[in-house]
Amino acid sequence: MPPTLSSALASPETAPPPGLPPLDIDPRLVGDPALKSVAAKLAQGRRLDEGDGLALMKSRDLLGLGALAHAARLAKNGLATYYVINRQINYSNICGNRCTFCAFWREPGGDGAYLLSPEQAAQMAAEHPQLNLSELHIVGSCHPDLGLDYYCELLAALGAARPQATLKAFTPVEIDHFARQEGISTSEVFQRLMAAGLGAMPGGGAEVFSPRVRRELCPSKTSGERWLAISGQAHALGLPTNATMLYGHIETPAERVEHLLALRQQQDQSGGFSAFIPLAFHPENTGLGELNRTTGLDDLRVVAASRLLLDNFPHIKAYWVMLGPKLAQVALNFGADDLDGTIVEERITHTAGATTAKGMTEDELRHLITSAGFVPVRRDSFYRSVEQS
Ligand code: V47
Repeated sequence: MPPTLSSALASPETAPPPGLPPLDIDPRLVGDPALKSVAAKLAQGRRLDEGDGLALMKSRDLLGLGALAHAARLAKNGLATYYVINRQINYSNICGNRCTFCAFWREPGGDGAYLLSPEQAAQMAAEHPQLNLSELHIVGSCHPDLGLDYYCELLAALGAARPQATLKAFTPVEIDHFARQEGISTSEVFQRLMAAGLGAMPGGGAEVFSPRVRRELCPSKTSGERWLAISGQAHALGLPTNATMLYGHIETPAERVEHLLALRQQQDQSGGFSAFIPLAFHPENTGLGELNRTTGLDDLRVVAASRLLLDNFPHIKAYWVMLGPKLAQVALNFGADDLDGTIVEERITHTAGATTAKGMTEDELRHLITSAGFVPVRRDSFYRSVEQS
């Protein structure tokens, strides 16, 4: 019998408990000796540490990784697989941070530089009126000249264009930048933006927290510590946020594990992260153009390690734009329980050579999920289930 929604949701009405329960793992599926001790810990319901994280992050035993991560996925989310009818809006690409890994940013007045007025952004949001958007995902840049009034007007205009959509906007890096531009505290920034309609925050700007990586790739960007602290502030104000890790460039396995454990610690303290999204680095048109793209093995390994280390994160997202829809579907068996959404128009990865479509239909998303034996759940920004359009 095909699974039903009620059998798929691990706990339909209440949030799942934060940690992982003792997992039911078939030891015959785990071949890598380093993974066997991780499997033993998971079977006892013990929390993984840095050494376990390194074993996961270095293992080539893909089926073993999948067996462990899928058991964790089933314990957290059953077979439920979430998607959202959303649209991305990138209000500007003019950025003073000049991160080496980013192909999207432009100098003010540079070739291809743009800034949308709030009215232009609202017009974009209103396109495709038949699409019943639950979420607008709004990300731009650290613009050197704009004041907080612009961002408040942007949110107000977008909210008026799509009153039923949650405004998921601005990363902790942008919040920090707005505060410095205005000479006010990040709490004041949050108050103003929430009054203008901010409802949730995406997880970008985290990159890799390691100071070494940040010095080399994004020295002007908000530090990892501050990124975490600002996320904690958002949580205290009741704003759910996401977290990401940009992997597949110069970071080491140890730096990946350190990043994930820092997120886990922050989540223990503030509890407001909804989803973790591993972001596969795309090198084209970036300052790291000589690097290879990430491999299928590494993509699935990062998804699996994330599910297992981030035992207090409710959701792991396989972002189809960066993984490609086919690998994102496979990732549902490696710990992921969310595919993101319709998106309509993605710019950041496509400027860096993404070959995926710019958006997907609801039917395509549901087909990816059901044909893999999972149960599709259309969600809003808060992972509440929404009826299918
Ligand atoms: O912060 C920049 C990354 C992020 C490249 O919260 C790159 O639901 C790959 O955060 N190759 C923005 N990645 C995207 C993001 C996101 C995406 C989907 C869902 C959510 C969510 C958040 O993209 C940036 C940066 O880490 N990025 N350049 C690149 N060349």
